[in-house]
Amino acid sequence: MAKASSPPSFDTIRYEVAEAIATVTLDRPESLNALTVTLKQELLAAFRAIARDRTLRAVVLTGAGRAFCAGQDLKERLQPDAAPLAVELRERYNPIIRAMRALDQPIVGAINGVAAGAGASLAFACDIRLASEQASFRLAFGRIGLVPDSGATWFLPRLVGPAKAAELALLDESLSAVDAERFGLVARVVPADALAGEARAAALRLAGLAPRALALTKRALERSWSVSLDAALDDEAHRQGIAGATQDHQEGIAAFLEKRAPRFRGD
Ligand code: T3D
Repeated sequence: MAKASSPPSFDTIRYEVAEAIATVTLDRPESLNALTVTLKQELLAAFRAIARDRTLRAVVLTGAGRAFCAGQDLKERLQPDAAPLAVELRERYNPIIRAMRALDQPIVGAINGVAAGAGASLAFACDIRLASEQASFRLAFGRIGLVPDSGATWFLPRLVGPAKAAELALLDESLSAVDAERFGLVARVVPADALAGEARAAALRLAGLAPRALALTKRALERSWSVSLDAALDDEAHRQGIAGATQDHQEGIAAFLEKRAPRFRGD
């Protein structure tokens, strides 16, 4: 059985572990959880810690206070020692998005309020998005003369289709939670006071499933976006070969035949 490592401690995010679920809360509510260098470093460290900890089976990403995340901290951006934009993206933003997408554990985004700029990109990089009725999405880049980044131009057309993606990216329209559900950007909208519980329930459900199969499914879904059906069929066969060789597959069949809940161990 894998051993849990002690949770890291941070200043600008909260990192909590319970029942095999890591909950990461962006925690600068006075600035709508805008992304400072420290927050970005801590967020990357948190995802790297989760990747190393095989006792963790699912992740919840959310924001403290009334926002999910307002993107880059624009006050910090004006500081004379701020890194050039391209450097900031290559060295701080892109590694976070890559770490999220490379994570074996699924990430449930609990989008509690506005997700703007790179904050929207963080939401897009989650595997499952649940939104509070008070959530909204806004790219916000165009308004300050920037290009959508941190994966926004890649995720958005895939999630909502090219027409809506162009409208959101070029006109910088704000999308309400209800419209986000309508366009397939979020799986479900729930009352604000139910969001944390619903996200936890989804994460608990994921934590009870076979971790290797979940990780392989994440990769297959992502790869499907860029390959032909023919290649996807081959890819599924390859991944099924791996999943089928796990103890968890045997356990799943045994549990079904014995009419009991499976106990997946990640082997
Ligand atoms: O390194 C790089 O620069 C490259 C990477 C870029 C990635 C990006 O994310 S670029 C996009 C940056 N984000 C934005 O442009 C969004 C800016 N914020 C807003 O447009 C609005 O705040 C919201 C639409 C998100 C919410 O509006 P509202 O009316 O609900 O709240 P508010 O009153 O505007 O904000 C409340 C407080 O949060 C306020 O503080 P104050 O004045 O009361 O002390 C506001 O300044 C602060 N705040 C909100 N967003 C940011 C922020 N502070 C710093 N940076 C922010 N992004």
